[in-house]
Amino acid sequence: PEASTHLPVVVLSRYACQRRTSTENHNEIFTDAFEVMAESYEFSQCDGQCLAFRRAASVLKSVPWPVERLGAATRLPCLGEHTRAVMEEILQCGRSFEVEKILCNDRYQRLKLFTSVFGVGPKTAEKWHRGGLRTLNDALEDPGVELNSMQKAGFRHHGDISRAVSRAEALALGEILHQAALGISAHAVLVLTGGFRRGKEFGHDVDFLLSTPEQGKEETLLLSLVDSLRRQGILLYCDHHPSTFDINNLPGVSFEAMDHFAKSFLILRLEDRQVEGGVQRPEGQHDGRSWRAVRVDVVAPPMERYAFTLLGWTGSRQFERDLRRFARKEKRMLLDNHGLWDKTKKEFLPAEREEDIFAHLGLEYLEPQLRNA
Ligand code: DGT
Ligand code: MG
Repeated sequence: PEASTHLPVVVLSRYACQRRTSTENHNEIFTDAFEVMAESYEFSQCDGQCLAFRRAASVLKSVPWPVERLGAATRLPCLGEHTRAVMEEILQCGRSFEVEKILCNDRYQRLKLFTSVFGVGPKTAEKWHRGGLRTLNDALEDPGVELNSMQKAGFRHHGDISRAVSRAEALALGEILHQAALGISAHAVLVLTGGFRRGKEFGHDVDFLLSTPEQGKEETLLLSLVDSLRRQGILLYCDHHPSTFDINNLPGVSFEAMDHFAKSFLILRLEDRQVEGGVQRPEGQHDGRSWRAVRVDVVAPPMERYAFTLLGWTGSRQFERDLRRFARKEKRMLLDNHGLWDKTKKEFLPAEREEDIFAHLGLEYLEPQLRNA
C-alpha cells in the first residue's frame, strides 16, 4: 500500500492560529523555495503574490510529514495555481527552475545583499541598485550615498549581525539585561519573546519585553536600562522610539504597522566568555576577537497591556497576521499589540494572560512552541 494511506488525516485550517506548527519543518524543500519566491515578489512590491507564497509556506510547515505528491496536497488550504506549479517542479525534478532563475538574477542578488544590512530596506536597496551599485563597498564609497546612523552601524557590524544568534547567546544576553533591569528596579519584568520564545535554536536577533507594575514607569525603565548598558560599555548602537501609545486608539488593521509602545533597537557587544558552553566560531572567522555584536530589540509596554504585547512579539509573523485576520473576519474583532476591540459589543476586552486573548477569540490556546507558522 502507498505510504500516504497510513498517514492520519489532518484537516488544516486556512488560519495559522488554528494550526499547530512546531520548529520541526518536514517540507523545507518547498518552504525554502517559497521563501525565495516571496522575497522576490517583495522586492518588486507585489504584496499579493508575496503573501500567497508566505501563506503556502506556512501551511506546509504545519504538515507533520514530507508532502510526497501533489495529490495528497490537494486538500491543503492556501495553495494556488502558482504555488502548486513550483511544488510540481520540485517533486518531479528535485528543484524549481523558476526559483533557480531568481537566485541567479542580478537584481535579486543585489537587493538581497543590500537588505542584509541593518537599516537598509527594500526601497533603499532598490535605489542603490538603480544607481548602479553592485557591492557593499560600492555603497560605502559612492559619494551620492548618504548613510543614516542606523545604516552606518549596520555596515560596521555587518559580519556579526549576518551570522545567526544561537540560543546560548540569546540566554546570555537575557541574563545581562535581566541583571541590569533588576539593578534599576526590583520590580522590573524582563521576558524573552520572538523566535527564541517559540523554541527556535537560532535567530537573526533577540527580542525582549520589559515592563514594571509601577504604572507609567516602563519607558523610564527602558531608558535607564539602555543607559546602564552604555555605562557597562556594551552598547554599540541604540535607536530609541518613544511611546506614542494612546489608550483610546482602536487596534490597527495592518500588521505591518509597528506598535506604539516605547522600544529600542540595539546592537550589543557580547563577550564569548559570557556564553554558556563557550562560542564555536565558524571556520575562517577566527579574527582574534573574543566578542561578537548582536541585534537586540526591547519593547516596553505598560503592564496592563503585557499579554497583548507578549502575544504580538512572540510571532511568528505569519501567525500574527492570521491571528488578526481571524479576529477581523471570523469574530468581528480588532486585535493588535495594544489590545482587542469587540466591534459588536463596542468595547475593549481585557486580558492578563495570552490564554485570555485566545479565549476571547474562541481559539484553542497554542503554546509558543506551536506558533512557528
Ligand atoms: P528571527 O528572524 O529569528 O528573529 O525570528 P522572529 O520570529 O523573532 O522575528 P522578528 O525578530 O523579526 O520579530 C519578532 C516578532 O516581533 C514578530 O513575530 C512580530 C514582532 N514584530 C517585529 N517586527 C514587527 C513589525 O514590523 N510589525 C509588527 N506588528 N510586529 C513586528
Ligand atoms: Mg527575533
